[in-house]
Amino acid sequence: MAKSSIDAKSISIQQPKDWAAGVPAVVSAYKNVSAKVGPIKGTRLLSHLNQIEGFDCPGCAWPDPLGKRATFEFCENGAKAVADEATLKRVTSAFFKRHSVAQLKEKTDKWLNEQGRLTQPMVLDKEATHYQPISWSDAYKLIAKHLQALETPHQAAFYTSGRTSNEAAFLYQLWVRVLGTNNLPDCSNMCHESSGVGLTQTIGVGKGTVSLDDIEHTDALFIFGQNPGSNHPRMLTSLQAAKRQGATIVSINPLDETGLKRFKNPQEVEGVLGQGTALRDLHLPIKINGDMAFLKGLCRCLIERDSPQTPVLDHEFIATYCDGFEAFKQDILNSDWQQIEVQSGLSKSQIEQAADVACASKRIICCWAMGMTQHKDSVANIQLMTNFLMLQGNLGRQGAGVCPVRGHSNVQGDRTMGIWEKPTDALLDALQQEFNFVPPRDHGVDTVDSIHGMLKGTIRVFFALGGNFFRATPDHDKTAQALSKCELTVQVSTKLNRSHLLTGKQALILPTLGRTEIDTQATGVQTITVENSMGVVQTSHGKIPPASSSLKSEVAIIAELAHVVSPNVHINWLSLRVDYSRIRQHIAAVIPGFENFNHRIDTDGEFVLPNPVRDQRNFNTNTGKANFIVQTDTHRTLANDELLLMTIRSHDQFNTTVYTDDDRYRGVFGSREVIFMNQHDIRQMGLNSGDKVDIMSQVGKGTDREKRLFGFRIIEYQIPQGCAAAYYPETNNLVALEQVADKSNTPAYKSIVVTIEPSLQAQ
Ligand SMILES: Nc1nc2c(c(=O)[nH]1)N[C@H]1C(S)=C(S)[C@@H](COP(=O)(O)OP(=O)(O)OC[C@H]3O[C@@H](n4cnc5c(=O)[nH]c(N)nc54)[C@H](O)[C@@H]3O)O[C@H]1N2
Ligand SMILES: Nc1nc2c(c(=O)[nH]1)N[C@H]1C(S)=C(S)[C@@H](COP(=O)(O)OP(=O)(O)OC[C@H]3O[C@@H](n4cnc5c(=O)[nH]c(N)nc54)[C@H](O)[C@@H]3O)O[C@H]1N2
Ligand SMILES: [Mo]
Repeated sequence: MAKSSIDAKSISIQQPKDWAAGVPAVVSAYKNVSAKVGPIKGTRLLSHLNQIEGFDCPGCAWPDPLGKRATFEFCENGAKAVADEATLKRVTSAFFKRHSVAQLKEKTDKWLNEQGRLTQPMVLDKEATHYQPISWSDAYKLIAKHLQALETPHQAAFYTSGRTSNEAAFLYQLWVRVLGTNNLPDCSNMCHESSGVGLTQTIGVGKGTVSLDDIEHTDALFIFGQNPGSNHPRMLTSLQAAKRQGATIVSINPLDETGLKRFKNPQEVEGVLGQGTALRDLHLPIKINGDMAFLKGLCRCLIERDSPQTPVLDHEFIATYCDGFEAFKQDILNSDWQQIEVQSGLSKSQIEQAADVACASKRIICCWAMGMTQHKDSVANIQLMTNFLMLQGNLGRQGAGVCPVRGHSNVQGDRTMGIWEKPTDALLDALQQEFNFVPPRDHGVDTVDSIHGMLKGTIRVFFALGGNFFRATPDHDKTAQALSKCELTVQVSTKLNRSHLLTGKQALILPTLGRTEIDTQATGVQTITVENSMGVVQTSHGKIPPASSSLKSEVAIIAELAHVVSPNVHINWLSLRVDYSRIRQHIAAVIPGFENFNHRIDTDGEFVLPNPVRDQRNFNTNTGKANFIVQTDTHRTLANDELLLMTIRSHDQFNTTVYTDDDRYRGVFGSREVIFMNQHDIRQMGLNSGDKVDIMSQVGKGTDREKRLFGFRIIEYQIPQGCAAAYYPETNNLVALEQVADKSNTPAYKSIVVTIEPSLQAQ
């Protein structure tokens, strides 16, 4: 398929797979842990994964079954995340002596990650070429010096990635607010922020309303913009259970993702030897960003089919619990079918088929992930989807509801703990009362605005509790420039990544314990807690000795830093460090739903947080009801030579951590520098599958703002015309900082207008 060229030898393209998991997934899981951790230790480690007395998977936020756990309660990609953290390889100070920062910048993300676990604090001094060792206490003093030199605390920003425990997250936001700012950007700003904003306006809670049991006992699942086979593989087990109960699954996705086609459950004999379970009953190959149009069409079908003889809508629910229905109905009935078809890329009859499923189902759940949240219209997407459910009363009853499928294993918990640049007054009041200080009331910066702030010079110190800020954010050129203007950048990390190389004038790497490791403090071994995607709080206990004796836990780092930087408050930071149950006592006093926190986790190891929509159909919105919201159309028509590009994950990466260059289910092996395109678009542009092209994004076309990525190989793929896909994070530089979702400020990572042309690089 590919034209012959130098690196064409290393790339191999096969047909996308027809089923997910099965034996290959088990083999891949064990191969990964054996290679990185060793066969015996690796297998032992996996036996603790997601067990009540074990540790929570550091991968995605898909929940574990309440109470009962299988012997193997993990998936292939969870095993990869564990192996990657428990690797026996180490990055020592000798490593940093050998490699200058400039040399490290030349390496790939994969190579950087493969070097192993960070082992000791390192500093990059002004104008220095190499990182050098620094003691913990000198590192704290350096941070203190920089923070104290600021004119206001708002000149610092404190990022979090979603692997942080509840305890560390709570302590972190407390310290940042004691410092005097709400500048708490987090990965959620790039992820499910649109879900939070959209849901809060419509139903008054920014989280999902369903449990695992609901998923397994519903009549229909509408799965929007999600690739569970790679990103939430354990969800496939729940989808299988739902199918066995008779549920219908509709997948709304530009790609017919393998994981949604058929699942061979490796825990069942049938899954190993048999055909597996067919999952999606209907695949709707929607155009990228066509969901608003589709949802309007779907709602229109339901409204038009409703009559006193054959009721489709739940009028009682609408009358009792909802606001804004009449205006919504009028808007939907005014929609234009031709426009809906053009924008969604789906025919009216395809949309009617989805409506047939809805009409035949008493209980419906909508699941979604990044395909819905990373567009200009993302908040509208979420609200229309919720409104679609409201039409038939599918909120707050068994087997029905909204299910945003979260990314990082504790991204939801971090938010619950107060990691938010826009805190509620209720949270700040509770903090004030519990800790006797006056928290700042002004809202802080989110991820994108923190980059703008660095560029303007209003943010001068950047601190990251985990993650890979540089690589995960849009417009790498601008983000690099922004970070370089900071006086100090600090990364609390487990593994080496590109954010350690694109730094401020001075930089620190503070190595920390991962989820898999035993966390011992003065009072003994500590337990941490996390909250999964369905609002279940559960404990996690590390099982292996730390990667290095110099590592500190995230809690210890924050407590010790706070002790140095913010000693003059009524908080005994160091006493919180020695016993995390003391932090939980404060959480119990401050955060609703955490009453008797310690007692509840001591007895059951987990508990379910209250959810007013799920539990009581209580809608805490401006109207006190669930809101129907009219969405205005902002669709942009593409020019003939333009494509809409979505940046997606392969099967072998965890966000910016790239494990291999393969994407097994999509049949791509040996390269990530590829662009998936429709065959007609390839022909129309006079190109061939396998050609090397450059991808240009259209911000400031023909100006110095034009972005060009060199040498991506075309893969002909089943994707709607006018649409294309490429991998994140290699393509992030194409996304302008200004291209964000309305209201949520989430980068439009999945709506990038691009053109392509034969590569300027030698073929
Ligand atoms: N193994 C593994 N697990 C992970 C991660 C990982 O990188 N690796 N990342 C974690 C994180 S932080 C997150 S947020 C989640 C991400 O989980 P996903 O959201 O599943 O991840 P993406 O690869 O971004 O996939 C987006 C999906 O949306 C579809 N899509 C794109 N644009 C549109 C659109 O306009 N409309 C519709 N309907 N569909 C669209 C794409 O085809 C793709 O199937 O996974 C989490 N789990
Ligand atoms: N183009 C494009 N860009 C995207 C996306 C997209 O779909 N397309 N998705 C966005 C989304 S959904 C997200 S969530 C963000 C992800 O953005 P981030 O969360 O910032 O990125 P990660 O790649 O998950 O971070 C990986 C790093 O976290 C550190 N780490 C791992 N475990 C721990 C730990 O336990 N503690 C600490 N302190 N550090 C740890 C390691 O050093 C590792 O290198 O990216 C966003 N960017
Ligand atoms: Mo995410």
